[in-house]
Amino acid sequence: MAELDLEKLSVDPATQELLKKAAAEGIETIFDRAKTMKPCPIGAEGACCRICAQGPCRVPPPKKKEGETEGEKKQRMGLCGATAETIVARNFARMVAAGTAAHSDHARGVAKLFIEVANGRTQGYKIKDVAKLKRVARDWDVAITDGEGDDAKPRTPEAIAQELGPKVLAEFGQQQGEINYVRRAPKKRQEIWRKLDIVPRGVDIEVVELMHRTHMGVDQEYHNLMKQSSRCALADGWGGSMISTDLQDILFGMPVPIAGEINLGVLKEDYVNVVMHGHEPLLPEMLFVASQEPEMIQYAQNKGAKGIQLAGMCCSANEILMRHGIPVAGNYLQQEMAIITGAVDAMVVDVQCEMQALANVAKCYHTKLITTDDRAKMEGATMHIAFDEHHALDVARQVLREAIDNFPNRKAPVMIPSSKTPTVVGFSYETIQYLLGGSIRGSYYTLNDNIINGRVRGVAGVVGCNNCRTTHDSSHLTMIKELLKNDVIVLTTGCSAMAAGKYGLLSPESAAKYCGPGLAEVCETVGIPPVLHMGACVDNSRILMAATACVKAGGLGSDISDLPAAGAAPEWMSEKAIAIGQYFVASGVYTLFGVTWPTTGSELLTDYLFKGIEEELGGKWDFEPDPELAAKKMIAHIDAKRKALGIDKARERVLMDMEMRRTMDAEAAAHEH
Ligand code: MSK
Repeated sequence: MAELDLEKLSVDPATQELLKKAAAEGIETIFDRAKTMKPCPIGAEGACCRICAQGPCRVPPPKKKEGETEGEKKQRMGLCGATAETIVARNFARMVAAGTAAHSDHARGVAKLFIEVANGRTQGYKIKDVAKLKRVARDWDVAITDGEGDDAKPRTPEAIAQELGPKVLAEFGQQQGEINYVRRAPKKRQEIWRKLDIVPRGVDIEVVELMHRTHMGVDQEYHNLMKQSSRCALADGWGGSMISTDLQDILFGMPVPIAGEINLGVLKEDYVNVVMHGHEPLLPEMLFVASQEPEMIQYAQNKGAKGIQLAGMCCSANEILMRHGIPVAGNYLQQEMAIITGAVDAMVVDVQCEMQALANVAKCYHTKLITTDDRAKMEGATMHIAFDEHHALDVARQVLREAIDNFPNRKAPVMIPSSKTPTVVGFSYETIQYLLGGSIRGSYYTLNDNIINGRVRGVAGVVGCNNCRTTHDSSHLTMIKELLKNDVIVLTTGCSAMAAGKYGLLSPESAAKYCGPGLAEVCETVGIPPVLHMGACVDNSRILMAATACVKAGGLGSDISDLPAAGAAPEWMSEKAIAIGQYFVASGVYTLFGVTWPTTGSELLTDYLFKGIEEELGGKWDFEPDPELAAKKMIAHIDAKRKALGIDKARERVLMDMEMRRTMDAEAAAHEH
């Protein structure tokens, strides 16, 4: 095993401690493999074509000089003549398709569960949030009363859901027309999409068409490929992901601010520890219910444990943290670390972001690795217990019993790091609205007002993964702190949210410590943290809704692209991140990624994504691996938007006011002495 420089690998003390333990015990992790295996340079640029059996064809990077001879151009072609532009665009488009498929297949599963719950065919689930059910029903033109006027009688939640569920599910297979939630976007945004003919017709059709168009010998024009990439990505953001968020809120409860803890220190040595890892909250919801049953707790105590400690990993963690306050063990790069503690009796996985290496690591400890989704089995897993919504509680009980039975099998030494941090999470877009103005007057106008008067300079979404090619969590933290210092409020989801939580940025107290004076004042007045945890990866749809609510509240232009706002994924790694980025760009947002950029194999395509696309969509991509510089670019973009809105002067006044106030405070203090 290669020697590791812990400080360079992670800024998280818990991860560092466990990497030391892994090294001492001869356990190989992703951090070791990253040292010995470097990325393929041509693949990293997106310039390797392997979509037919005549290749793979690799197109070398363009020469760094003016002009290119015909001979040189030919060298930069696949056997079929595919140019670097086509090859790189196809690879990028396929990332969008895969990411959209992942979020949307998640959503389809939730929609199917929703229908079964509505018809009383499940075990353990019920409709929890009737108010949200009614709001969503209205958006789908589903009546919430029988009859009209004085004769109207309220429909039961089940009756509403029975009509709503099939309508939502039909969205996946819809072949023509427009997906429903496009209507939620600002009017101007809808017009832009319609003019460009990129309104998604259905969810599945956009993924299938993109896969077809990237097949050998089909779409060979990079603009056209990017156009369908936008339509496909919009089917994710305003389709699959938004459906997941809405139906999960109805079934499991809309998040409201709740306290929680984060990092591996949440595991308990004398408890049965069960880590729920993946993305879909369906089984975790039932694990939560089963873990509270007195018989189950007794069963754990009979095996010598004090009780059952559930903890989350990756986006499953976000889902159950924000609805139940179940603590988070860690983000993406901590999944192996959890097992290396020696204290995890079962790791229960569903879909997405689970490293195959978990099976090898689990074998070195006593941990049972339990797969639960028929779409995601793992070679070397201890067992597969298939999730079935019709018997979900029984499945959850079976999983917990497996974990409890394993408690006496722990092998020494157990080492649970002490690191864990209190957090406040659960800021759905509706909750933010309520906090800003109460349930009657609730409106984003209060936020807009503070943006207009300059106390809040702008809004940034900082989201996305960890990536072992850069120091774990470091870019998230550097970027977020730089934004806060400059009065930019941060909305966060996914593994970025967990990074922020570990370092105390999800607590209201952090406002005074990290924010510029304007943002600190606003956060202290409203009583919110300066970094708002909005959920899991699918919940980036909440950020779209928050941006739309800002536009609709007035005073900041007529489209999302007018807002002083920017988005970033400074440590991205998954295809889902590219799909998310593309739907933010297509929704009018300046979106910046760190670590690496997958289209550098084509200067023309990269130029288009970083510049040209803005003329059409109002949003654009950017790449900057240095998180501080990246934050500065985001702030520059926010300032440019402020200027375009004519509110740049207000901020100067506010800053002058603060300066004057400091001077006055100093003078007053001097006077007192
Ligand atoms: S879990 S997609 S590593 S954010 Fe959603 Fe984290 Fe990225 Fe997976």
